[in-house]
Amino acid sequence: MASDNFNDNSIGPQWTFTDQDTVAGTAHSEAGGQLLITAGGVDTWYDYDEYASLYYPIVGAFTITVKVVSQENVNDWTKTGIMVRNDMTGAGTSTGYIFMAVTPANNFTFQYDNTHDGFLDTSVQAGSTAFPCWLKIIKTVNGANWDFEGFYSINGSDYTSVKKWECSSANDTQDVGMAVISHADTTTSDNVFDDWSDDILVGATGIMTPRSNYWGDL
Ligand SMILES: [Ca+2]
Ligand SMILES: [Ca+2]
Ligand SMILES: [Ca+2]
Repeated sequence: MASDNFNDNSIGPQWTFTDQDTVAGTAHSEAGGQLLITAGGVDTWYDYDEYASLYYPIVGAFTITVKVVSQENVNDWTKTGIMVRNDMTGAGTSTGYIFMAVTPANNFTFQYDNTHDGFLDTSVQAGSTAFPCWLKIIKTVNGANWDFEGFYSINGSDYTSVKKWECSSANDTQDVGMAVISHADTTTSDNVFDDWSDDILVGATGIMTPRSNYWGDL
């Protein structure tokens, strides 16, 4: 298991930031023991795929959790959460695409690209928005495909499953990260994260990632 508590005021070398929202003001920073992502964008839905993400690649199965401390409400559908896809820089093209997010007015949502065209098209919503909250995605092998299950928690210990989806377009190695879309185009939203962790599931898949000394900020 590797984790990042964002406590040393410096973005660790494992992370890469990508700005896919095409608007001014997109940014990220680590300060005050937390991670801030500011992003705009019209949407991540059907013909739109605009977001910013701080991410890294993971080989094989995993469990990812992160705490969402706060979300600036600039639209009912501002989305803040964990994004997974084959290539985080491939907006509108990259498949194997899942987004487990919290929204200001549409609660927790597990969204995925059921048509495998690089755009999210299916949303399953659950719970009731609260902050802080915790989000989780578990990726497990399912024959030749991968299963993805999204969860939310409002206390950091009890998680509720929102949806489990079998995905035929997910690579063994995928990019996984925190992601934000303001859903207000050029109006950006400030979103604060903390306590990211990954747990690489080593076992029947035979796929695992070398992890030793991977993190500089624990
Ligand atoms: Ca750091
Ligand atoms: Ca922290
Ligand atoms: Ca789609």
